[in-house]
Amino acid sequence: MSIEAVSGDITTERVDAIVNAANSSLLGGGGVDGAIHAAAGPALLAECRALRESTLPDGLPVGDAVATGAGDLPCRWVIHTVGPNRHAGQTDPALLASCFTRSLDVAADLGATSLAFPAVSAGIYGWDADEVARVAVAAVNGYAGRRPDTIRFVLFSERLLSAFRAALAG
Ligand code: AR6
Repeated sequence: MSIEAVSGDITTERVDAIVNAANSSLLGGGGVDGAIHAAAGPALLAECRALRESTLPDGLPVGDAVATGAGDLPCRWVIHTVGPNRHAGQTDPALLASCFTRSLDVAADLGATSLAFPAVSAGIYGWDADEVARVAVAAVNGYAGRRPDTIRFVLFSERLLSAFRAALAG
């Protein structure tokens, strides 16, 4: 089992599943969500719309996760999670931890052996890089279920990369 932090664009990761920092609508947005939908193409949005019309009519709750296929992306699945939005007063670290643990639950259900996470909530949703890194690493390290063989945090800035490397170093 390896847990690593690298810099890069998560849309190019050749892993079984990548995690999307989505919003409750699941219908796209900016940041990594926009990048994932742009790279995946319309099949991803169609699957998200189908989820909204079937099992998630009210959207995906904050802290929860759900899987779709990956359209044109090199991975097999996208696991969408919704981070807490600090700008909307969602400041409970347990909600952020839940994004990581629920994504791991979904990855286990899929049988994914490799998984890439972005820094959920560290962008538009306004959480501090160091806090996201601490919460994410603690959630993954403390996860009691079956974890993928490879877990990779894929970070979009040097600031985030150093925050995650520090958290992984303990
Ligand atoms: N690969 C990896 N990381 C990325 C990429 C990429 N291609 N693009 C951006 N990031 P954000 P949030 C980083 O804002 O804070 C969307 O509109 C980015 O630098 O994507 O959870 C959704 O629809 C940052 O470090 O997600 C929601 O409405 C991290 O990904 C809202 O934003 C997360 O930033 C979610 O906000």
